[in-house]
Parts: sequence; structure tokens; C-alpha cells
Amino acid sequence: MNESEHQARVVECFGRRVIVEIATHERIAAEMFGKRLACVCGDEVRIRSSKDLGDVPRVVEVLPRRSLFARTDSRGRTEPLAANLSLLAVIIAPEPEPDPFITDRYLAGAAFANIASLVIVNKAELQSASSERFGLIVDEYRHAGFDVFALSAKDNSTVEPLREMLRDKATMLVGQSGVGKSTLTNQLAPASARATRELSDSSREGRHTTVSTALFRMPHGGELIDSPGVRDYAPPLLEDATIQFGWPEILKLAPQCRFNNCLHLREPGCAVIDAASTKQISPRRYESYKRLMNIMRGLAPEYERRR
Ligand SMILES: Nc1nc2c(ncn2[C@@H]2O[C@H](COP(=O)(O)OP(=O)(O)O)[C@@H](O)[C@H]2O)c(=O)[nH]1
Ligand SMILES: [Mg+2]
Ligand SMILES: [Zn+2]
Repeated sequence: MNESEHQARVVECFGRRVIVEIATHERIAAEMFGKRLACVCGDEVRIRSSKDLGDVPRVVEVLPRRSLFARTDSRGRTEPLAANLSLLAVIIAPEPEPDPFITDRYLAGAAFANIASLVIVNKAELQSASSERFGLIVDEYRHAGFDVFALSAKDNSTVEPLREMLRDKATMLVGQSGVGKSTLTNQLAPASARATRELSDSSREGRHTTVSTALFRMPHGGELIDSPGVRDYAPPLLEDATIQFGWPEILKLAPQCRFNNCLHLREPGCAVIDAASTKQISPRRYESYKRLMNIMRGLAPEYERRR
């Protein structure tokens, strides 16, 4: 038989069809072998090629993942989004109108998956003209202890410090549609040539919005994954007591609560409730923590029903 096996990296997925990068950095089309095998962008896989002309290489094995970033869909099912990430960069911008609760849940999702995270404030050149509300949102992330990078994806000179930071990391860019993920991808990995959204005047409908998750190499080192915009994000299902691990400022106060199993909801002697009511931590971020707990409790029965 004229067959050979190689290790490869999944850089884009279209259902059963995938694009993989092989050792020469060449990108080739491949197909999943068998119905049970599934992979996501960033996966390390083994592909089997045959020398027969016209035969598409098959992905025959997905290698163990160093990390897996996933979401929960509305039915409580876990949907993997990307594998082997070392950093999740959550982008916010003064426009479109930010929903900080989505950003909170992304940051929490990274923590639950043991992936480092940071906040990128894009379109920084618009910030002075933007609402006071936006400035307060950015401050909340700084106070909660997250790394915050402000830049303008359209202005290469402002991107330089981030480029350094992302070197030798595998980073996924996430955030609401229109915050500038694809624009930043083009700046950091010019070969990616990602389509960015332009609003057409007649309909105000977005054109050229990103439809697939895809991995690119940055010329100075590091890998970057651009992803389609989302309307919402919820992490995979969690126990009540685990949710606080997504809120560093809450986790820090938890040892001061009267009860060591405190969920910071209504318990007496709760240091987190005290801190939120005196604005020592952001009341909105605390609200966000309680919201995620409600979402998780609401999804759990859906999930149980499906088993
Ligand atoms: N003013 C300004 N606009 C930007 C900046 N970065 C991106 N945009 C614009 O924001 C819109 C959405 O960008 P895009 O990269 O498609 O966003 P995505 O949906 O997150 O991938 C496009 O019209 C971009 O030109 C920036 O730094 N400043
Ligand atoms: Mg995009
Ligand atoms: Zn408490």
C-alpha cells in the first residue's frame, strides 16, 4: 500500500471537511475518517495520505488536547470551539454598543478551561468621544485584575505592544460582532487576508462578516485564531461552587466569608455581598456572577432531560 501518516494541525473546519497545516507549513484539505471522529480549529491530528491520485487525506486520530475552549448552546450541550489555546483575548470596543456581560462570561470561560485571558480595548481612538459608560466598563476589568490592552486595530503602531505579548502563544480572538477581530487579525497576521465587515449604506446589514474560525501564524511568532462574532456566550455547564473561579475579585474575597461553602448569594457574613454593596468590587460584575449561576441552573435541567 502506498500510504503514509503524518502529524498535522487543524487550521479551519467545515463540518467533516477540514484544512490542515503540515510540517512544511503547507495547508491542505482533508476529511474526517469515520463519523465518530470530530475536531476543532487548533487540534493536533494524524492524517493518512495515499499516493493514489485524487485521494483526499483522512484525519484518522485527534491527539490529546492541552486545552479546550467550548461553549454551551441553548439546549445545554457543550460545543467545542478551539483546542490547544494558551490565551483568550476578549475584544471590546466603544462601538457596537458593548454588552459587558458577554465579556464577563468569556473571561470566566477561559478561567474554567485553564486558559489565560486578557481584555483588548479596540477603536481606542474613538474612546474620548464615546460614552462615559464605556470608560467605566474598561475600569471594571482593570479593577477586577485583568490585563487590559488599549489599541486601534487600524493603526499598526498601537498594535506593537500586543504583538510582543502574543509572541509564542496560541491566542483566540473573541467578542461581539464588529469589535474588530478580523481587522486585528489582518494587522497581526497579514497573510490571513480576513474579510472585515463594512456596513452597506442602504441596508445597514453587515457584509463580509466572518463565518469560520481559522488559525493563522504571526510572522514574529505565535498563532492567532479569528472567530465569527457572537450574540451571546455561555461556558460549559458548571457546579454552583465553581462559578466564582471565573471572577478573580470574588474568589479573592471568598476566604473572608463566614461560611467556607459560601456561594455569595444571600448568606449572612458574606464578604462579597458587603464588597459589592460598598462598591469595593463592581456591583455590575457581581450581578454578572449571579446571572451566570442562574443561566447554569436553568440549563442543567435541559441537559438532564437530554441524557
Ligand atoms: N474606528 C475604528 N474602526 C475599526 C477599528 N478596527 C476595526 N474597525 C472597523 O470596525 C468594523 C468591524 O471590524 P471587523 O474586523 O470586521 O470586526 P469583527 O466582526 O470583530 O471581525 C469594520 O468596519 C472595521 O473597519 C479601529 O481601530 N478603529
Ligand atoms: Mg470578523
Ligand atoms: Zn460569600
